[in-house]
Amino acid sequence: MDDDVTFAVLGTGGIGRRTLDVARHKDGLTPVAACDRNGVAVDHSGLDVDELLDATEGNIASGPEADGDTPATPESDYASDGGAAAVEGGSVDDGTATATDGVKQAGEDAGIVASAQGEPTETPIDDVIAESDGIDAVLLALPNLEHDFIPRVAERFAGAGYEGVLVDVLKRSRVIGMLDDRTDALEESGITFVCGAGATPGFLTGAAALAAQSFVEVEDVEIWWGVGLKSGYEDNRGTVREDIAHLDGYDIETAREMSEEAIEELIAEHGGQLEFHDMEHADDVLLERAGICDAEDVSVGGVLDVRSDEKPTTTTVRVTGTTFDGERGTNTFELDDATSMEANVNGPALGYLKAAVLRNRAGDYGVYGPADVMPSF
Ligand code: CWL
Repeated sequence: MDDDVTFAVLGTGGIGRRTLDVARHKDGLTPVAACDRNGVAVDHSGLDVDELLDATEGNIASGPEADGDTPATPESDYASDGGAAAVEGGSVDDGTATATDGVKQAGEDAGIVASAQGEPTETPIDDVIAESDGIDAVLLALPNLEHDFIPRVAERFAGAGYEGVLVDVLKRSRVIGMLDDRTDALEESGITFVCGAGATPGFLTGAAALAAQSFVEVEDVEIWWGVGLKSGYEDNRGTVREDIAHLDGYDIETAREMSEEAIEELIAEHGGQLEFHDMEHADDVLLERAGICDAEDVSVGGVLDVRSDEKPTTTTVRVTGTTFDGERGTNTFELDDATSMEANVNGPALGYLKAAVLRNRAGDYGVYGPADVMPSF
């Protein structure tokens, strides 16, 4: 079997750009298309990623305006089917409309059109769909500005009869059901969709599924992450805003409305470290869907330090359960403190993407989670 995989990236915010970057270090992955809200770059023989990243790098805005104190007006089909205040960006959460993840918003010359390979377009997603015949897989690195934005983008691929893989790194539990609702359309089209394919949900969910194998009954799953984001802070403003939506007293709407100053203030009040408990992360429904435990027995939390690149706490997955012979135990999976969030989100995204292509070629269509599929390497 031809094991080379061609792929496209929708969105060139943090996640989209880093995926292109990481793919350079992996075998058998050829990026052939990328888009942002203003432009599209397509080359079926392979994009020049060095040029694309260099050309778009200058567009990573460093000022607070980059993250949009006021949500950008939809200007393209990033928002055409629902009026979400879509802005270009790689941060794929759900509902935090200003999540640009550090990429300049409007501006005619922003993003991909600054690359020699880029063409301006009003309809970036449709343009990629139009080229999708030769594309094995598409990573949806779009801000999920409304909870159903990613599901609706998937629907557009299905509507166009796309036969291939879609992968996203969305986070919120409630989105999974919206994807499940679209299973028939995805299957009919011949799409294999792997949702929540980053870190959490993502390979940490997958690790929990492995750790559970010792047990006949799983009591609980605790996912606890640590992220040090000093030098990566500008690039990840979107993610920080999304995380704030999980703090007590905040929700998606309040986090979306916060000014940059208010965010800085909140972070300062916490001494640069934000601690999260009981986050709405889809690890819970994904583990329940995989038959491992009840969603309510899964908890996700962590610590984000924006003033240090060191992880403030070790990222750990703990699965507690009972064995067939009556022992109670906890299996633990740990990430090294030296591995970055970027490595731990984008590595798995590509691993799941590759695995999904094998499934797709074997005729397995529908919606899969990171606990259903073993990522390739
Ligand atoms: O879910 C995400 O977007 C990332 C998440 C949080 C900072 N927003 C945590 C990612 C876990 C990475 C764990 C690690 O690198 O050890």
